[in-house]
Amino acid sequence: MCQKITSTLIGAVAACSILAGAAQAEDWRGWNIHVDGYPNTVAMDKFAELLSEKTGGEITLKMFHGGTLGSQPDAIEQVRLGALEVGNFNLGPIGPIAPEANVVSLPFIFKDVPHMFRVLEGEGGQRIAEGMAAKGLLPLAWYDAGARSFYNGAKPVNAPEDVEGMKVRVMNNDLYSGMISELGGNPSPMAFAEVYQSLKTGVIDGAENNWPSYESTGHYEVAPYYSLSQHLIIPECICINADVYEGLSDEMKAAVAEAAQESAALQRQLWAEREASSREKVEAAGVTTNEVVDKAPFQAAMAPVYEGYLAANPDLRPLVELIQSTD
Ligand code: GTR
Repeated sequence: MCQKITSTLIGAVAACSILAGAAQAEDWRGWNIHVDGYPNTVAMDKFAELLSEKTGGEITLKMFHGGTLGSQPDAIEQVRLGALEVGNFNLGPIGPIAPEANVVSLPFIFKDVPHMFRVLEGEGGQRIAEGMAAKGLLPLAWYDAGARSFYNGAKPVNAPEDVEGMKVRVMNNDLYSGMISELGGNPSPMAFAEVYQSLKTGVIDGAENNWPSYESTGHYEVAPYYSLSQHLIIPECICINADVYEGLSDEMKAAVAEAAQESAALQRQLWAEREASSREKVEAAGVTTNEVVDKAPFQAAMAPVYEGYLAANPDLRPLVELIQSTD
């Protein structure tokens, strides 16, 4: 009932929340882009299960996997507006909406995944979460999405020169377009669902993603050179419409937060396993992988991307410095 109200009228979210405070049952809908068996899919289903359990059935969540409810940028808008309550989002496409969250999309800002989690667990994570919540999107927990690397159908990438002239798909975010341009390539922002066909037909030459997505999408079949540039380490969230969450009783808020934390613990464990099994699978299928031994030229080429971000968001310089100085 509550969900019908929210899906038709943004202004009715508050009314919905008041009802929730009065312990009315809530039926939520959730978005996820990934296929069955993917760590995030399993962990979001677990989140739904834990939500019912921990709220004594007062909150139920129906998950829609495989991006069936739309592209990621659209789904982000739907959760912000309250047409959907929950989503598993990558912070990449959230960046254009919340500049604080965009800090994670500065190439090479994190040293590795543990560094990213240390930042997220501290003051930096707090600042990012507040910036997102101010835009209507509250992160309940952080998921692991590993590191993203380049892949294409022609050759290994070892140096920025190898990207020159290449048409590379990126997620919708100007920082990524800037990143490819600075390497001499041609950025092509595109929805995730279109990448396989575009690689196959030569509309694009390459793309970039982590091991599990490279494998689960079948991109490795049409772009069999995977080069470990690890240029982006982007966290993902279980995000909820901020008004929906704020309208819950304290008891329900705690139950929702706990369910999200437990889901994230499961996701991170499944993620580690899937990174290894995805790599094994694509290598067995004949993919050529290469370490990028010298990342320094890639990092140096990113200076204008950082400058552009800081020029547009001078107040976020301390956040960038905080991340860079976190051990
Ligand atoms: C995946 C991520 C998705 C989506 C996708 C993409 O790694 O989990 O949310 O952002 O990449 O490249 O669009």
